[in-house]
Amino acid sequence: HYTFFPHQPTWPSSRLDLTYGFLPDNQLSDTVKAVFAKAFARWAAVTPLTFTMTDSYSMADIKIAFYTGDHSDGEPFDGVLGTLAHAFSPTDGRFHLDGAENWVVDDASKSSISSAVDLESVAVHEIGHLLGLGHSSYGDAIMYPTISSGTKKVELWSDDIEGIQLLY
Ligand code: TQI
Ligand code: ZN
Ligand code: ZN
Repeated sequence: HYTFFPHQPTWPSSRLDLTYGFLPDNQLSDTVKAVFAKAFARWAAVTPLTFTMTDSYSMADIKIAFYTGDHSDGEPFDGVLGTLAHAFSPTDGRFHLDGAENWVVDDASKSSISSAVDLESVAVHEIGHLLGLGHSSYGDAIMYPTISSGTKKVELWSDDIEGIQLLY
């Protein structure tokens, strides 16, 4: 079953059209940016929320950045595997990914690297947190707290949809 953060924070109804931006220093390719766009679209499809990319990182509601190790928010990344990414509850908007991971942008099952992590799967999960979902006890749910390495899991499950539709 889905959960929320304590006190059930959400983006307010006056702010359903959200923008997202990428840390310019990361210089992400269009292919990588497209993976995030797909992940946002999955949540937009089941809520009144919209997500639009902006070139103004400082103005973006959701700020996406790859960092390695300590990046000054009290939650340092830990190298390959372990913590993959973290996102803060509404309306913080920070979405950080561990730059040390072997991120896969197409088919993680085809990767020969045993530590391959599917970027879209992690993005869909973290966006759930950014919107106010905690973890689910249903193994099929996107918000379930573990994923097998080399797996792609990007489809929202009925439990994810019920949870997010209670919030929005
Ligand atoms: N990062 C944890 C996560 O996103 C960070 C975390 C732990 C967290 N407890 C939280 C974030 C409570 C918000 C609220 O769950 S992680 C997975 C999964 C991680 C794990 O790097 O361990 C995914 C990130 F589910 F696959 F294990 C993304 Cl998809
Ligand atoms: Zn961080
Ligand atoms: Zn999580």
